[in-house]
Amino acid sequence: MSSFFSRLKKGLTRSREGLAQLIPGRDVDVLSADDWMDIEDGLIMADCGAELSTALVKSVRKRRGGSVAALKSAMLEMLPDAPPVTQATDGPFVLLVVGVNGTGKTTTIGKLATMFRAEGKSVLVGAGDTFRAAAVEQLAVWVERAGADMVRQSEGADPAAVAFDTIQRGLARAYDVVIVDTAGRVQTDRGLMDELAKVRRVITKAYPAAPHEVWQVVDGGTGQNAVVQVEKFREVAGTTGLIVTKLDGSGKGGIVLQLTEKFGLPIRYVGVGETLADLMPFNADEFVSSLLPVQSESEE
Ligand SMILES: Nc1nc2c(ncn2[C@@H]2O[C@H](COP(=O)(O)OP(=O)(O)O)[C@@H](O)[C@H]2O)c(=O)[nH]1
Ligand SMILES: [Mg+2]
Repeated sequence: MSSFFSRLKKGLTRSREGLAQLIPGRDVDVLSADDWMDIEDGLIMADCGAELSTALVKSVRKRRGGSVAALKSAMLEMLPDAPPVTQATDGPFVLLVVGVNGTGKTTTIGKLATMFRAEGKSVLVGAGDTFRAAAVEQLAVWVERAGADMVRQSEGADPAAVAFDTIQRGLARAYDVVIVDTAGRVQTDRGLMDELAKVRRVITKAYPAAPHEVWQVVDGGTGQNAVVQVEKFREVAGTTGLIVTKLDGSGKGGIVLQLTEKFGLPIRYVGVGETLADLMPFNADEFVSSLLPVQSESEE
C-alpha cells in the first residue's frame, strides 16, 4: 500500500467508519431497504450530496443486485479516467491556478513546481496574489524550495500585469512550465471575477495557446460550499480541472464524487496534508477504497 494511499485512507476514516457502522458486514450481499436507507444517510454525511446519494443507492439497488461491492463499482464508474493534460507544443506549458483564499492554491503550486522540477523541467511562477505582501513571501519560500523562479511585483500591483510579465518572461527565456498564482477573495465579489477574467485574457494575449490548463483548488473540508465555488469560478476562469485539498482531516471525501458528477471536470490531484509529499495524482480506485469500508473483488 503506498504511503499516500494510507494517508488518504486515514484522512477519510471518519467517512468510512461512519459508513461501516451502517453497513452490516461485508458478507451481506443483499441488504434490506432499511440498510440502504442508512447507507444513503451515511453517503450524505460523507458529503456525497443528497441528490447523488439517493441516485446512487437507487441505481445500485435496482440494477446491480444491491450489494456493497456494487456500490463501490457504481462509484468507480462515476470517476472516469481523466483525459490527458493539454500539452504545450510551441512554448511553455502554462497553468493558471484559481480558487477561493485559503483553499491551498499557493501550497499546491509549491508542490506542483517541485514535481515539475523533479522531472527536470524549468519552472517559472507568477505571484498573482498581490493583495498581501505575505502571500508573495509565502509563494517565494515554496518557489525557492522547489528550485523554480518567480516573477513578482510590488504589493497592490495589478494581477493581470503580473500574469502578463510572467508569460512574457516564460516565453523569452523558454521555460518548460509557467504557473500563475492568483488571489481568491470571496467568490461573490464581482471584482474578483472581473479580475480573473482579465488575468486569463491577458495570458492569452501574450501567448495565444495559453493557458493550457486552468486548475481550481477546492478545500475538501468545506462541503457543499466547494460545489458553489466551482460553479462560480468555472465560466469566468475557464476551469479545466480540479484539485481537492485537505482530504486528510475532513472525513468528507464524498465531495469528490459530487464535484465530478456535477461538473464533469477531471480531478487532477488530491491533497492530504501540508508537506511536499502530500499532493498526489488522483486515483479513483484508491479513493473509493479509502471511502468505503469494503474491499473490491480484485482485493479479495
Ligand atoms: N491539512 C492540509 N492543509 C493544507 C492542504 N493544502 C493546503 N493546506 C493548508 O491550507 C492553508 C492555506 O493554504 P494556501 O496555499 O495559503 O491557500 P491559498 O490562500 O489558496 O493560496 C495553509 O496553512 C496550508 O498549509 C492539505 O492538503 N491538507
Ligand atoms: Mg495564496
